[in-house]
Amino acid sequence: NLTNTELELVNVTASWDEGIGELFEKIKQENKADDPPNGDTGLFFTNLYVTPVLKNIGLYLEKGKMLAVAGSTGSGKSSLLMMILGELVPSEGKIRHSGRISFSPQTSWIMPGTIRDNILFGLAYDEYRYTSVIRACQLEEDLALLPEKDKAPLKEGGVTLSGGQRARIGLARAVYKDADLYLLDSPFTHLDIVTEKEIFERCLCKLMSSKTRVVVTSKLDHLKRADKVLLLHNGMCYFYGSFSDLQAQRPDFSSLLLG
Ligand code: DGT
Repeated sequence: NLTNTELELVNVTASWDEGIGELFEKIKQENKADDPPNGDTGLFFTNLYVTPVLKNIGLYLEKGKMLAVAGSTGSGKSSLLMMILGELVPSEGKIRHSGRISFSPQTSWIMPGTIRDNILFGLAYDEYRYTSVIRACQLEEDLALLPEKDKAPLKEGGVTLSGGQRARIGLARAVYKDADLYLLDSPFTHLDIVTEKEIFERCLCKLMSSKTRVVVTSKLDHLKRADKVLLLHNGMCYFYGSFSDLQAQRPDFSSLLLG
């Protein structure tokens, strides 16, 4: 029953090269032999194994709650989001969610068009919703400085965005879209500490307060405010639970976030 559970992962394991592993399993089956017919291929078959990028991950996120996914670089945070999105198929375990996902990738991309086009992204313009999102993502001041405001074209010969503006437009696009589950991959890259803090408060905590959110972030302040924390280490769950339990059960946890 998913009425109160927006996201559930049960003992999920996944590998990026799983497709290759499956292909060779199939070839092996088709050859109808445990041992491949000749020595060379045998070596190739028997030495073939895949290293999971995520190992035995379990989590349970209720509707309207925020999960912070933390961990050092390469620990599997982005891969976890790709798996929830369906881009990375688990080899073991189960994933359940209610369907409509809005995803903002770690590096946001811009299409030719105006700033407004890049936020609406094909959806209808709703002034109240749009203004709320622009304000929460701290884009109001940036737009005010442009002669054409949000009608400024973003393409060759148009406005060149800073990394931080690009990141905030990407976040605004994801938030403007109506969804059951929001997956935000490191939404604060290229932002200064003050802007990051403001956007975390105004957008992720206030504007999105009733939304189910999975946010990749390793900032201590964010982990404290999240309803649940998943701390990954080498693709494994180092901790999953509330921030107070994290402090109690894994007092050394911050050493994992430095790398
Ligand atoms: P970050 O972004 O540096 O903080 O690192 P994480 O924690 O987001 O790690 P992640 O999931 O990007 O990388 C874990 C491993 O998965 C790493 O060995 C690279 C690999 N990987 C990530 N994305 C892809 C992908 O789209 N395709 C393939 N084949 N491998 C990927």
